[in-house]
Amino acid sequence: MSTNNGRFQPKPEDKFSFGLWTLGNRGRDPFGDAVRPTLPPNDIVAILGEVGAWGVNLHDNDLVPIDASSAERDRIVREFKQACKDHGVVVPMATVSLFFHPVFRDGGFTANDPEVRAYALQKTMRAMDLGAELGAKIFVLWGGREGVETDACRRADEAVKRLRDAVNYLCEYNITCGYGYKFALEAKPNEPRADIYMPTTGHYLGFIPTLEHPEMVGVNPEVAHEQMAGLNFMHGVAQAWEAGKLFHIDLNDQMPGRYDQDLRFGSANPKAAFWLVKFLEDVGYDGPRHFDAHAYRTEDCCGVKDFASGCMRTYLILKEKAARWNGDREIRAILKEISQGNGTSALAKYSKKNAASLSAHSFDKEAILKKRLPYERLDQLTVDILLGVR
Ligand code: GLT
Ligand code: MN
Ligand code: MN
Repeated sequence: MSTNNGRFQPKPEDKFSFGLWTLGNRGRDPFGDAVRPTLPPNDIVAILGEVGAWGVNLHDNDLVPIDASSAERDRIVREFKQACKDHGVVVPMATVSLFFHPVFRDGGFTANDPEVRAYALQKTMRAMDLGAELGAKIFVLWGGREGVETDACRRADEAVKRLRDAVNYLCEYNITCGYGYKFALEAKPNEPRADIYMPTTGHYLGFIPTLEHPEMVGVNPEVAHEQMAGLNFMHGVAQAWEAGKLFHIDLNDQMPGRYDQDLRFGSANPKAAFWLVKFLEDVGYDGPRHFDAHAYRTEDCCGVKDFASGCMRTYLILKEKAARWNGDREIRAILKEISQGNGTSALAKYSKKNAASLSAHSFDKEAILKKRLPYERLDQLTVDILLGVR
């Protein structure tokens, strides 16, 4: 299977996107070298067009080498824009690599050396210029190196302050340049650092209100990263959504208790992926559905297409399953049953009067306990739908 077909054919309105680094992943790992040849960015764009993706995202250095001259940079950008146009692919999101170059060995925005912190800001501003030129409106910040192996190196609250200063600075730059970016902060508990500051989406949700322009900043939760921390990914996404902060999302998959696997979306925990897709579709999330994953190391270039097609196909299958779940008569009846009370008005909004009446209310706990909560049946109906027998 190298292309999707029929009812699971991706469409631009699905807003499926991939990072240049995802299809471009060459299968290198800490123990072994690349197994696939380097795919030039413009070829990746062509593949994305072929498999029916809508968007391509990039780090500055996925496209422009870190020490490129400005003439070289301009030529690369011109040709990349043309490739995007030729293949009908847009650039919804841009980001910056503050993790690859050895200069960031102690972090970027949180490094102890002020010169490194300044370089990290300069590099990010240039990455913002690049993204804006390509039409991106979302700017992701993933602080992979913002962490420690030993807490002897700095106080952790100092790191938080440095991170805040950096994001505040970049928000001002965004305003001055009129770029109209929304920043999406991406958490991860560890890897490549032993511990990364801002380990979960929840930590970022606590950090954002302390910024000077909180309205400009949201989160980019990634399935694998929250699962590495043992969390229910959909719950974090729901909290971000409810706070108006779900600016972007990184879809992939992950087995428990492992390094960051970045597996094809839905390939390890299809049930968790189902609840996630159902949530995104139910609430009407209309941002990009970005797959931050890569093909197995065993694959060649054809396999990379299978991988990309598979991510989108699984999303669309789960979307169809979610619609089936929502329309299922028995499920609807159970949902109605489990949300019914006995008509008590005890839960009225707070007022002195309502609180007085709640204080005086007497609850019939035996009667409440008689009410059935048929979650076993509800879950089995879900499993039946997922396994294709309902
Ligand atoms: C890197 C990381 C991802 C981030 C990317 C954005 S780069 O591949 O593993 O989770 O989203 O910087
Ligand atoms: Mn990611
Ligand atoms: Mn990851």
